[in-house]
Amino acid sequence: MEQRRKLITMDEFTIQETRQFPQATGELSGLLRDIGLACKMINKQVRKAGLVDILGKHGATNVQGEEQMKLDVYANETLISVLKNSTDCAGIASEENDDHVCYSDTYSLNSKYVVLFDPLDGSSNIDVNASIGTIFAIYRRVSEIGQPVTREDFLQPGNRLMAAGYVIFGSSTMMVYATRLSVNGFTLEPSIGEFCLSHPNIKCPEKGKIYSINQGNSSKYDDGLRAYLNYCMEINKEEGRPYSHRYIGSMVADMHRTLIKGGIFMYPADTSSPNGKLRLQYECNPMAFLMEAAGGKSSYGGGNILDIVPTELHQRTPIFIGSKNMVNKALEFMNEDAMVGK
Ligand code: P6P
Repeated sequence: MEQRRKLITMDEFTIQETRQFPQATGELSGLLRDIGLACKMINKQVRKAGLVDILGKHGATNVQGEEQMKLDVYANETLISVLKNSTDCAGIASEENDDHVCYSDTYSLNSKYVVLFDPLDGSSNIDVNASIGTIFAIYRRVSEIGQPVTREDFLQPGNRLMAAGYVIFGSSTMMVYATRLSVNGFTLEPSIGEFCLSHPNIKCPEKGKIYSINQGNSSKYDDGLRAYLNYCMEINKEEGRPYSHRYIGSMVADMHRTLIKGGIFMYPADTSSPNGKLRLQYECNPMAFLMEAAGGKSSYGGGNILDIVPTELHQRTPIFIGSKNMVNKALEFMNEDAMVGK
């Protein structure tokens, strides 16, 4: 009797998931496969960034005399090109592009999905070798199939997402994505060039011991948030010790730790950034969709991030996200302050 091998590739996994829905066409699986392909190509460049003169020198030429691209430009161009050749993507929007991009070939025009992405989030950390990542969000288009995509396809609220996730280029390269069914993590096995299932059915712990925020901005935070940060730094009654503070300054890295270990990640509004810093459509919404699918919670301070109706492609939002109990405690402090302020 042949022993069933333990290794399940992402393609095999997505096909197995699709088989649970007889009416499914496999297009979403195909799209996830294409995003995975693009990220494997990005990974190849990220892994040699320190060796090849590709750090921040757009326009330089390397030893092969090739036109050098900054890594984030390379990542953006790779995702646009791979998704253009996909048979499952009608168009994209990117942190690096002012407007969305329509694909005009027949396959693309007749595709039912659009993808938004931050091609290389945290790229300022590349030259210090900290983890960085690609963040993506997949919507079913609202415009007519067969026609070019429209602005409205990319301004849908996060509660309309079909799938979302990230690839983290860390000590290993992992693709983590959520569908409406579950959250699963796949680690790149370089020897076969495949993402293989390594973290099935990820759940974010309901409580954690880590809070993550750029505390250097705290003089600009509201009193309620400052009160919450003081609570985090006090001896925590349940834990008998203060929480730990961890902040990498790369959203994908801070979010991945929060998802796996539990905790809370915050990028709030402050007096100089009234809407915070992080972008709604290709940073906060995909992370909120994934975190909620994993049993965590996300908020902009006044409600669920996924319920925000976008008006601009690159709009920003405050974000409080992670273990349900910790996000609720933070909101308690901030809402109490708001109540007192009323
Ligand atoms: P700050 C990276 O530049 C980024 O967009 C996110 O990845 C990260 O969470 C945030 O900005 C860090 O911002 O202001 O703390 O340096």
